[in-house]
Amino acid sequence: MDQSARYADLSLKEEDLISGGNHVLVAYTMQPAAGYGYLEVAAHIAAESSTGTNVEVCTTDDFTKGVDAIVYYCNEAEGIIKIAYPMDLFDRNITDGRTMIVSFLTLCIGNNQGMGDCANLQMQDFYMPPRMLQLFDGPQKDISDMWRILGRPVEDGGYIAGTIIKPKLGLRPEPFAEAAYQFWLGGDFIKNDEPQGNQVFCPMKKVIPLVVDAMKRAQDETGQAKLFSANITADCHDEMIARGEYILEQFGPDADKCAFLVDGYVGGPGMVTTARRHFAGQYLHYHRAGHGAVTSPSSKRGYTAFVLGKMSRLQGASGIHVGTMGFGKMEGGADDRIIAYMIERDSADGPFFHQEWYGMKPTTPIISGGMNALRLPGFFENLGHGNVINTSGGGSYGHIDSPAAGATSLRQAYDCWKQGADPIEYAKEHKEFARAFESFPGDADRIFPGWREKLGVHK
Ligand code: CAP
Ligand code: MG
Repeated sequence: MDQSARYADLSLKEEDLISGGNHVLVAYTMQPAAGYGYLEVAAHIAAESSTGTNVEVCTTDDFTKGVDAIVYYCNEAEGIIKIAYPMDLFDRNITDGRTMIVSFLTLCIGNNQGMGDCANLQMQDFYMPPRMLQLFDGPQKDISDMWRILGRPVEDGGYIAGTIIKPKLGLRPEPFAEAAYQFWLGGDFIKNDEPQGNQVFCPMKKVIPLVVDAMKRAQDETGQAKLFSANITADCHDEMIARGEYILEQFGPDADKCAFLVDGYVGGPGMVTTARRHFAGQYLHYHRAGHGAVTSPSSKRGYTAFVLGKMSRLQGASGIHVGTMGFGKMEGGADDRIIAYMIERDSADGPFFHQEWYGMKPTTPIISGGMNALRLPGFFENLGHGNVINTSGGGSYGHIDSPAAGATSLRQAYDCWKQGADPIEYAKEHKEFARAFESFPGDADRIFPGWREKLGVHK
C-alpha cells in the first residue's frame, strides 16, 4: 500500500523544520526491495517508525496524524532519505520527564530494520533540536576531571597515556595487578579489557584490592596520580550496582580516580544509563565492542559509528571508543575524525546535519586498537590534537623493555608530535621511543622506511 500521501511531504524545508524546533531529523541510506517504489518504501518506513503499519487502521484519528513521521527528502539516485520525527513521539520517563535513547532506537532503527519491502536502511546522521537535547542526561564527568586529577590544566590538558590489561583474559589476580603496577610506573590510565569482570580465575573481590594496592604503590613511586577504568558491565542492574559499589568501597580515598567501564553496545542503553545515573560521580567509559555488527562499512543496516558516538554523548558517556581512524587495527579511516569532533565540540558538522550542543559536556574520544608509539604521531596529525585517552594494549605490553617503557614511549610519541619533531631525530634522543621501533619492526618498516640505518640498529 503506497502511504506516501500521508507519510511524505517533499515540500517541507529542512531549515523550517530546524527553526520550528519540534522535530528530530534523521538521514538514512535506503534501498527498496525489488519491485517496490522508492518513495513508497520511504513512506512505509516513516509509518512503521511512528504511527502506522502496512495498512490503514480504523482507530486512527486526526491527533494521531499530527505526530506522523514525515519523509521530507527522498533521492533515489543518491540512495538517501530524510525523515522528520515529531519530538512528542519519543518516550519520556515517568520519574523525571526526561527522554531516552532506547525510544529513539526502537522508533528510528526498530521495525524499519526488517521490513519486507526494504532491502536495507542505515542511519547516517541525526539532528536533535534544543529542547530534546535538554531532555538527555549528557555527561556528568569529562576529560577535564581526569586532567584535574593528573595535575594538568583543565583545558587542553593533553594526551592521557593508557593501556588495557593484556592478555584479554587468563591472568589471575596477582599477575593482573603486577601488570597494572608495571604500566603505571610510566603511564596514566589503565582499563579492564572489555570482557574482564569476575571470571572464576580472577574474582573481582580478589583482584580489585590488589589493583588498588598497585595503584597506591605506583603513585608513591612516581609521585603522580594514576587512573583506572573498572568494568561493571552485567546483564542485571543489581549486579552492576553491586560491582560498582564494591569497587568504590575498595578504592576508598582514591575512588575519584576510578572510572566505570560499560560495554555499551552489547549492554544497551539501559545499562549505560544505569551506570550514568547510579554512579554519576564516576567518569563513564563506554566501550563499543560488537558495534561492528551494524556500523561496519560492510553493513547496510543499523547505524554508523558516527551515530553511535553521537548517541553516547546524549546518554552521558564521559568517553567512548571512536576507533583509530585508519592508524590502528580496527576498521576505520582518517575521516572518522568527524566522530571525535562531534562528541568533543559544542558546535560540529555531521555528514548531514550541523549540531549545536548548547553546553552539554563533551565526550572524550578514546583511541584504542592496535596502537603503539610509532602509529601515534600520524594519528595526532590527522586529528589535529591529542586531547584524548589512548589505550594501547599491545603497544604497551609488547614493548621489548617493559610496560613502563611502553607507556613512556606513548607519551614521547605525543611529545614528538607536539614539538613538530621528526620522529627519527626524536628517537635519537629518546630511548623508549627508539626501542618502540625495535619492538614493532613491521610498523617501523612501513611507517619509517630506512629506520634501521638512521638509528644504527643492525639486527
Ligand atoms: C585494544 C582492545 C580494544 C579494541 C576496541 C582490544 O587492544 O582492548 O578493546 O581495540 O576497539 O580488545 O582489541 P590492543 P575500538 O590495544 O591490544 O589492540 O576502540 O575500535 O572499539
Ligand atoms: Mg579490548
